[in-house]
Amino acid sequence: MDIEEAVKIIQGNNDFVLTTHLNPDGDALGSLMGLGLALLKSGKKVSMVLPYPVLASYQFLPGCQHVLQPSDVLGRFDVGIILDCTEMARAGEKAQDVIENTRCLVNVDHHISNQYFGDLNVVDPQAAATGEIVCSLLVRAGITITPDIATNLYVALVTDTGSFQHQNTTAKCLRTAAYLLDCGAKHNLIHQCLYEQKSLDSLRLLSRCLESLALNKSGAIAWMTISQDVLLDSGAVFDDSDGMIDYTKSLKGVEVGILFKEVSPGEIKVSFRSKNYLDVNQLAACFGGGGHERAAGCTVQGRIKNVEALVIEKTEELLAASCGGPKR
Ligand SMILES: [Mn+2]
Repeated sequence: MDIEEAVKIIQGNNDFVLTTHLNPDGDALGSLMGLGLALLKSGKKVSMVLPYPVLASYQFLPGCQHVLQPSDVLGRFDVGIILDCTEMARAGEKAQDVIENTRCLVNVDHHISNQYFGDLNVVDPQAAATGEIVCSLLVRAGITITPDIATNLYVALVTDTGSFQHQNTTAKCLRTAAYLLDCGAKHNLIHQCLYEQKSLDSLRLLSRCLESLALNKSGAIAWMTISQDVLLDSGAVFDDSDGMIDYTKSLKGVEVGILFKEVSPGEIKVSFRSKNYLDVNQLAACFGGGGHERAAGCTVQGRIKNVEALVIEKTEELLAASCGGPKR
C-alpha cells in the first residue's frame, strides 16, 4: 500500500477530482466528502463528482452541497481520486470518463477484490472501511480534521462495520473512531440520522421481507427475498432494504445469510453475509460479483426462483468444501 506516495500527491497538487462507486453507501459517501472537504479546507481546488444525487438518507452528511454531476465538470484534472471502488466500471460510465481524464489516478480502497487499476493504488484489505484509510492519509498529510470531516469519516466506519459489530471491527478501526470523536464527530446525532429515521413503508417492507425467510436443510443458510410485487405492495423503495440482510445472520446456527432483490424483472441483486468462516467474496465471484470475505454481492439474470435455487446450490457446495467447519 503506497500511502506515503499518496500523501506526496495530495501535498504536491492543487487540482483534484474525486468520485466513488454507483449506489454509494455510507463508506463511499463519507470517504468522498470527508476527503473532499479536507482538500477544500487546505485550499485546494476540488470537484466531488457523482452521477446521481446523494440519497435522501445521507443528505445529513456535511459537504453534500458540493457534489457535482459529471456533466458539470469540464477539462482535465491533475489528480483523480476514486474511493471504495473495486474496479473503474463501478464508478459508472460518466464519472469514469471524468476520472480517467486526469494526469494521475489514485485508487483508494479496502476491498480484497480490488483490481489495482490506478496509477497509484492505496488498497488495504485490512482496513474496516475506506474512510479509515482516508483518515490515515489526512493525518499523515498534516491536514486538520474538522468536525464536518470527522462526521463523514465516522459514518464511513459505522456503516461498513455494521455499527462496529462485524468481524472487520479491529482495534485500529476503533482507535480511528475514537480519534474521529475527539475531532468532533457527533455519535448520537449520526446514529439517529442513520438508524432512527425510517419510514413506515420501510418497516412494512421489513415485515414482508421477514415473512419470506427460508432455511436450507442443515440450517446453515438463511435467505430472504424481495420481489417487485412485494416492494410495490409495501410502498417502500429498494434503498429501504439496507441492513435487512443482517436478520438472516442473526439466526442461531446460520453461517451464511442471503438477500435476493428483484431490482427489475429478470435481474436479481444478491447480497451475502457470513458469520465465521465462509468466504462470500469467493461465492459472489462465482456469479461475477465480489466484495469482502464476510460481505459481498452480485447480480444474476433470471427468474427469481431459478436464481435462488442456483445460488443456494452453489452456497451449499462452497460450505461443504470449507470442510463444514469454522477455521477459527
Ligand atoms: Mn467500503
